[in-house]
Amino acid sequence: MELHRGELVPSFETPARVEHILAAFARAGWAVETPGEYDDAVLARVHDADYLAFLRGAYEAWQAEGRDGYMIPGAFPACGMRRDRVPDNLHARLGYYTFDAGSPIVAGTWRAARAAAHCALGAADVVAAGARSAYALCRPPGHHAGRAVFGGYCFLNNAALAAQRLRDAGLARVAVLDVDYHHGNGTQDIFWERDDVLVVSLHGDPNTEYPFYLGYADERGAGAGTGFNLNLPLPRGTDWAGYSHALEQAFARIAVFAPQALVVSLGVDTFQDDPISGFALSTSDFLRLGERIAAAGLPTLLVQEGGYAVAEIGDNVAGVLAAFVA
Ligand code: Q9C
Ligand code: ZN
Repeated sequence: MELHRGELVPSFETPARVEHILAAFARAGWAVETPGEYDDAVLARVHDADYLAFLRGAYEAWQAEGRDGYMIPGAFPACGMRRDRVPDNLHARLGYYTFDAGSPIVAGTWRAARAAAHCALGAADVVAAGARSAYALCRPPGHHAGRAVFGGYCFLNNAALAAQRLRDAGLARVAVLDVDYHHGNGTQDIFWERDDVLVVSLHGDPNTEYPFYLGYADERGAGAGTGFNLNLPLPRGTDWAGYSHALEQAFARIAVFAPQALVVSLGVDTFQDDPISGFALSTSDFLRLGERIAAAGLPTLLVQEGGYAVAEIGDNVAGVLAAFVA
């Protein structure tokens, strides 16, 4: 369940999403591998240690207080309040480490988030070893998770972990292209001051779309990272004509950066029938999207993010990947 516009409703980010993606891969005859396990130390390459410790122990602490069900925050350190100390109170800690009330922590959250991160890391290792491309079927998604904050169904930033993994494997420059409907605020946060990872995001204009408080065109990075963050916000109703125009701007910037690899935060919630989003891409547009990404000619790691039109998610994801399977 999630708190959505003031009501507790079934979560849009459901296990069935994975089943539909796997079914589409089976229809296409594509093999799927299970990733290996990684030490938690690798998670600290992009996340703060205190944040990881909180996530790891949050639900046990909740149960130790005699509670069960969903951990949903009710208080946040907003404008004018203290962020320089983390309170002892568990509810306060919960609010400290998140930015919305729509991403409950449940008994399996840490295990699932960790497994999703392992999927992305495993796929990064495949690309680092020389593969043309790999796809990580991550659930829960990751791009809203910042260095020390969760939200938007995201707890560990799978794409950021993968990009960092490629850097740690010796690739000098890695580009992240985020095509999820929502701005990848977590990925932007993590690489904000860095010039070795370019972050480019196409998304619904945050003036009207979640996550609202980040993702505007004037956010360009800071310090050494100035100019290495590019936001391309687009209005509700954007179709392939408008989308593909912005995509060309994205690839023009990526070409100047000349990365050794590309990480794609692949949300398919840009689909016309997505229940929580406002773009108008069709299933055949996802074929075009995949072709354009593949045409960049870069070693490419695609990481699953959002996409909530469950019946169509398999065909939409497989459509993007088709260009890489030829
Ligand atoms: N229930 C991704 O696509 N919904 N996340 C906000 C609160 C959050 C989407 C309303 C949508 C997050 C990865
Ligand atoms: Zn999304």
